[in-house]
Formats: sequence, C-alpha cells, structure tokens
Amino acid sequence: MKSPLFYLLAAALKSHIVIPTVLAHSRVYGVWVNEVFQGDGRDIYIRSPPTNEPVKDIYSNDMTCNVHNRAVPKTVNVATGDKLTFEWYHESRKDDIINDSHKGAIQVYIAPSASNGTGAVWTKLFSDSFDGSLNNKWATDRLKKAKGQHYIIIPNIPTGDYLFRAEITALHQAQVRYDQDHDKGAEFYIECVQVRVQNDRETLGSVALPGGTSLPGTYSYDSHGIIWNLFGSKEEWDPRSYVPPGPAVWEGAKGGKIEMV
Ligand SMILES: [Cu+2]
Repeated sequence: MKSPLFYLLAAALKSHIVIPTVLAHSRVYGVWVNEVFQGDGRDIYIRSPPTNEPVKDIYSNDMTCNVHNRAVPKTVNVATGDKLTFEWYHESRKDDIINDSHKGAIQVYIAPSASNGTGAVWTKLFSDSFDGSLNNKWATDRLKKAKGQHYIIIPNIPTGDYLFRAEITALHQAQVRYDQDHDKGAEFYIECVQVRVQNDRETLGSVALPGGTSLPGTYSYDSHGIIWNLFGSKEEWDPRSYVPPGPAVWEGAKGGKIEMV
C-alpha cells in the first residue's frame, strides 16, 4: 500500500512539473512589412522553436536562434527603409502576449544568413527596456499594449539574406544565476526570421554591418542586464539604471518602436 506521504510527494512533483510550463512564455507568430501581414511564419520563414519555452543557458548554442536553428523554406522580402514588425503571442495569436510577471527588455539583432549566426557576426539594431516616463515602463509591458508588436526600420545595408533575431529578456527570476540554480535565471525568448533585403539605393553607398557580437559568447553573468532583481529595493536595482545585455545599438540602425495602441 502506498503511504499518504507518497501521494503528497506525487502531487507536489506533478504540480512542480506542470506549473512552470503553462503560465508564461512567448513566441513570434509572424512579421509585417509596411503594415502588411506576411502570414503565419512559424517554421515557414521563422526558425521557430517547437514550444514557447525560454532559453536560459546563456552559454548554449540555443542563444543563437533558439533550439531549431536550421533553414526554413521561405524568406520575407524587404527593402531599405521598410518597416518590419515582429508579432509575439503567448498561447494563441492576439492573446495576452506574455505573462505580466515577465518584465524586461526587447532587442533586435541582425546577421548575414550565410553565417548561420555563428561567430562575432551579430549587430544590434534595436533595444528597449525600461522607460520611467511611460505608464507601461518595461518594454514587455508595452509589448502587451501593442498587440505583441514592435518594429524596426530596415537600415541601409547591402542587398542580401539576413537573419533578424528578436530577443525578449524576462527578468522575474534573474536575481539568481541559471548556472547556480536551473529553476531560476533570466529567461531569453529568441526568434530568428529569414529576411532578404533589397537595397535600391546601393548606388548611394550602403553600409556594411559591423558585427562584433557573438550569440552565444558576448553575454556572460558578468555582463550588465543578465543578473537583475526586479523586486529589489536597493538603489542598485532602480530600474531606471537597468541596461540590457549586449552592445549599444549600432549607429547605422534606423530605429524602431513598441507602438502602444
Ligand atoms: Cu516564462
């Protein structure tokens, strides 16, 4: 006969397994080009992970383009100056996007597709984290108010195939390093979109991407923005001083926004 303790442990174990996976996470459903939706991009033009689980090991190759970094059949066509909008969702399109608890940064990087994202090939195009002047201060809160959407403007770069990598850093467990406690640590939501950039102004002189960032490689537990205490009261955890991980945005970037509606 099984003891009451057995059932108690079994229930505890079960709830431990179930609870963390259902509540929280996020993925990209598709992209828009100049306000035109390009269709469900999952496994079509996005190297989609099979679930909305985060990447937490910042030294793993999953930091490049999540767990399925391999070519998918299609590519989104854009031109220099176009507006490229990413659309995130939680469990189904246009839902609550991401759990309230998941506060943190949204950043976009680019690399030539030929690199497959390997090496110091990434350039940062966009970064938004905390803005104390807004009602929805964290980038993720504003993403929820923006129907899961944030955009960038395609910079003046050479014609070619690129990976556009959107990254959410959720900080609700980031006060503890993942390598010290696998139940904790910052959560990274990473989605790579295959994009072909046509530069009609190439004759005016396009600008090569500087690269310089490795994913994985550049982020470590010593870098800013990976260890963070959302609930800390000390001055060192004042969110206005939060700086997300990675380098500054490239000066050749043409901007972007999380546009609340
Ligand atoms: Cu989560």
